[in-house]
Amino acid sequence: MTQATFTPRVFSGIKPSGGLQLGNYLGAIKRFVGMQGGDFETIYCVVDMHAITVWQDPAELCNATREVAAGYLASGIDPAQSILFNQSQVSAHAELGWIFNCVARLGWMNRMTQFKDKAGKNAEKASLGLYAYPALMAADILLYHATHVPVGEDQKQHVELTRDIANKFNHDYGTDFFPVTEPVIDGPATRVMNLRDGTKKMSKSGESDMERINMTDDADTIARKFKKARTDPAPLPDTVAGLADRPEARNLVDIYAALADITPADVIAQYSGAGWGAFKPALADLAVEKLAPISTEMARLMADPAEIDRTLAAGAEKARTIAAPILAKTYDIVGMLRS
Ligand code: AQP
Repeated sequence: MTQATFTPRVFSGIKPSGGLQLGNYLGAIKRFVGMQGGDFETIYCVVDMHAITVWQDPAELCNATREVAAGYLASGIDPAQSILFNQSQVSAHAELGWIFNCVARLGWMNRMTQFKDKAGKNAEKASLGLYAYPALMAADILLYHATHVPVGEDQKQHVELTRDIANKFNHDYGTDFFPVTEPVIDGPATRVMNLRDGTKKMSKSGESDMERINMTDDADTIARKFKKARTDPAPLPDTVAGLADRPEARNLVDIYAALADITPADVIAQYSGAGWGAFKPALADLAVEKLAPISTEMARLMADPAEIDRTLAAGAEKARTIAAPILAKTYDIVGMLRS
């Protein structure tokens, strides 16, 4: 069967499971902004239904949903150019998610490393939602026939599962209805690491606040966190290859490169031989220069929550117009009787 042609369309999302951290910005939002207004239609989502796969205080969830929306807007997502909304306002996500729960195989879900990492030794106590969430993520993407999904490295396996679900659905029902979506994982900061342990990813929900840079941190906090960031005693090497086996050093160089829109090789060319006493303050200054305007704008937007709510409602309306016919056609393909 020849593959149908699909409108070039980007979908991606961020969970409001806490405040945004630098990895969300460099690995996701900054790249989302870069794809806006180009060759793709762009749809960006605050995936609140994913957030509740682990316990969220209801009032904090509302606030975090608005804060992630404010983070998108303050970073340059323009609701006139992109569709911006929160997932739970478009019920078709949950409906297609159920269909995909019936397409995905247990064996596939058992291989998801993020579930193993998040559930840890206490998997018996984890929610069924945490286990099933990659099938809902496939629904988020395929509900819009998205052809491309920009994500950080940690989400690669889930986008591969989305491809498996699309292929199995198409095969089982003898159709080419769903696209086989491409992950877009590029740039120097696809995996920003924890500042206290360069082998772990930076996360919103990491144990200590000192492990991460929050988008709302002030200049002094950013400087203190980089100053205390774990490093080895050696100075910066002469080549990027010299960063191999130095995960903390590699991480700080990658963060600098991503913030400055240059390559890690450019950073090394500039700072080769420098000690941490020189590099860390330069990195902190750069981070403050780039993040302060965003956090100031986020604070301004958060002062008017009703306006954020209106923006998300308008985005949800637009999202529903794309999602509804795709869900209806899926129901027809599956054989769901509708009168
Ligand atoms: N450290 C990171 N480096 C690069 N990209 C990252 N992303 C997250 N952390 C990093 C990317 O941000 C997007 C949104 O992720 P998410 O919030 O939906 O889920 P997550 O990956 O589980 O993020 P967190 O911060 O680690 O949340 P918690 O702690 O609540 O689980 C994705 O594109 C992701 O790749």
